[in-house]
Amino acid sequence: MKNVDAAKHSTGRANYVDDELRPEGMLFAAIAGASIAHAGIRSMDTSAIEAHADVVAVVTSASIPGENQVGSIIPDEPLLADGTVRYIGQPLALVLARTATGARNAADLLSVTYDQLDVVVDPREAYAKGSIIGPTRQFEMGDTERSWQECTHIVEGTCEIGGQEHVYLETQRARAVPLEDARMRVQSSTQSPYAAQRHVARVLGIPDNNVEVDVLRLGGGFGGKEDQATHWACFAALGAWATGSPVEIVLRRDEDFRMTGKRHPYAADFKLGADANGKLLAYEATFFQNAGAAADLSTGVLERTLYHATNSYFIPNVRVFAASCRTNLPPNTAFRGFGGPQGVFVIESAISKLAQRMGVDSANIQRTNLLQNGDTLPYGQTLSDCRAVRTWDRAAEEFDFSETSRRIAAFNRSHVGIKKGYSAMPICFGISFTTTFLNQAGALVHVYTDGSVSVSTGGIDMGQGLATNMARITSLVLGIDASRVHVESTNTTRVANMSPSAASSTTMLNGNAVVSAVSQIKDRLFAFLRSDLDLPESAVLTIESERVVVDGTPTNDSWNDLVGRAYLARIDLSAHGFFATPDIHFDKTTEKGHPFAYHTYGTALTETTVDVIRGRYRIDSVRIVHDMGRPLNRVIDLGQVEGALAQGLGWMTMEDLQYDSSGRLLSGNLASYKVPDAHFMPDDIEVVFLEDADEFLGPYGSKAVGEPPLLYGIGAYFAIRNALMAFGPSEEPGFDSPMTPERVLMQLYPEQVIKMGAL
Ligand code: MTE
Ligand code: LUZ
Ligand code: MOS
Repeated sequence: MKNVDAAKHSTGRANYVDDELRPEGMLFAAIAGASIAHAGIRSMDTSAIEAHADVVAVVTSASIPGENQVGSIIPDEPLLADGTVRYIGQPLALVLARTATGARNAADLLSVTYDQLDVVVDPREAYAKGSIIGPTRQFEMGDTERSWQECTHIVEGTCEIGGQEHVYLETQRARAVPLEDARMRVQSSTQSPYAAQRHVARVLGIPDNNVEVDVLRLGGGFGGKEDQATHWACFAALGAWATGSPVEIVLRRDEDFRMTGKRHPYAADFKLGADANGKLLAYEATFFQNAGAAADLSTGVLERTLYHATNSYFIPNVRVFAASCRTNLPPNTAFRGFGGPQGVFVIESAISKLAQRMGVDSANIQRTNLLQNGDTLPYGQTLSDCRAVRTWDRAAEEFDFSETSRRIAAFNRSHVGIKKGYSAMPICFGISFTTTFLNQAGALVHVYTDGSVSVSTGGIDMGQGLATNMARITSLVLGIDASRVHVESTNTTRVANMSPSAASSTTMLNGNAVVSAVSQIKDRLFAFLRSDLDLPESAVLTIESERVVVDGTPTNDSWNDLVGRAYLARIDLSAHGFFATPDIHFDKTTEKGHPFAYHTYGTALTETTVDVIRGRYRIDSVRIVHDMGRPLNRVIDLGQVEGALAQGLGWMTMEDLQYDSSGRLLSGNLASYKVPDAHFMPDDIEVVFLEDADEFLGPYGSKAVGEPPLLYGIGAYFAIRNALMAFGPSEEPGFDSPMTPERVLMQLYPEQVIKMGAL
């Protein structure tokens, strides 16, 4: 089945927030943001803004009618700065004007007197100063202290891991329309309509049921709109409240870069020990997460770093510790993988170092220590359907790991100025929100008398194909053509209290809710049919290709006939469905439990060619065996694997987010911040789905696919590093990311690069 939006997307006819017809008298909002990263606000003067000809109103923290608070897990984030600024770009005032340009020009006229405070941008420094968010966390299994003596090899090291900008095509935006009785309707580009609804209500001081949030689709979210779309929804609503007019806010790319949070950079220390055969015995790691200036989702992200700290390996003795460190950067947030990738990068670094020390191929250590059924992870979950070895062995066979290694060694013997490298990258990703209560979803389904079907869920289509998946599931349950099904916008008045569309769980949660709703209607139709046709209880009823089938024999009744007659018999043709993932739990006091419904697995083989004179490289190929359950839609699932891979490759190689020591973003636009494009992506990408087992919690046996394949991108880092090692640098390269061409040169020629810097 084609993506239901494919034609609209490719012809530009798909609507986004600001494509809807403009309501009469709509105003435009812009933000006046902080120009320094940490300071007390001594005074603020908005008179020059107010004097601007286009300006209708200015809102500051003092004039917020409800609560000036948008922190979701921890209430530590004012919507508009109040007394202190904590990062460059932090909103100070909301400007409402008749034109978007007028609003921006006027916003530049804000005059602020600051009392400067110390700026911290490094998480280790923040930690040393005690500037942390929430409790520190530690997962522990076995006894690392005692195990070090049994190790024949022990390595230690550090990592500095870069952040990542989401670069969704559609920047943050929202539109708000004031309704009668002080109610508010908000269109938002959010992954979390309920978060937007709740926070708009809180900021305006009105009940949740006075706010309706509607989301048609997103031009990409990638986690950047899981929490942080809320702010712009609140600004639009606040502007509409202040002026009584509809208000739209649309961030320009550079504003979005500067004002919104990103993937968290991390600093980490690791220590890994193994016996003489490469069997891993003990692992310790300390993670310093760069949270930025407010909590946002950082505590959740931190927790997922610990869950994925041992990737797809069994290590009997583990102690991993993590702290979320408050710095003067924009609050960092969810980004595909949600802290998992950073955890995985550190264990892969440790294994790479250990392999070097032992003089073996990393792949030997990786394969030796893969998770197996019955293994228990450091957080207490025991694996029952582990497919780590299966995906590895299938990849090793399909892509011939040993031939690859021989071929590359031969190439490197005969080449001086270019070297090839490769890596194997096994992945393991836990599926569920780690915040257990979020694992719930609702759906509302109507069947109309002409047999057409309307499906609403709490899930968001952000480009990942949710609408297509929901239509397909509905058509499979009812036995009707998917073209009869329309998946509606996501609206808080049709489905309430929805969780964000995130954690790769949207199809599982909302899909199961749709199955529940649609099945109720089908059951009612069949009960009606039984009595109408006087069928015995034992008769088996199905609908196949829109025809009612009794005991395997097609009847004269079509789907339309059935629906039409049921309506006349006053059968309810609407239903609400609900799903909550069973049997998941976690106890934060013991740090043990069963947080995930299941895990997904896979293995990638990456090859690269590095120009060791100039530092340039290309990724030659990425070949993947991915554990998919029964795919709901192979084309969409393949798109998810390839898209996630692109983002993972970008994060590890070219996407270089740089802040200076004053907290200023140096790579604040798409000229200085490079993302992968068609030319960068390897010509040779091969994805093999393992689709031989049903995931019993997934609709129709499917497994989640949104985030996990991002982890394959980590393989590219180690493939490039493998090529650098083949060159034989004077110093062993470190484990800092991203591996930009500049960094390649710095690793290969540290002394020369320092000299050039001095020049
Ligand atoms: N794919 C597209 N095209 N656009 C997106 O914004 N977000 C990713 C992933 N794939 C994203 C995407 C992220 S971060 C998540 S969590 C999942 O999609 C969310 O959708 P799912 O739960 O349906 O997998
Ligand atoms: N969001 C969240 C997530 O709140 N909890 C999670 O576990 C999660 N995982 C991945 C992405 N977003
Ligand atoms: Mo995805 S980071 O769970 O939005």
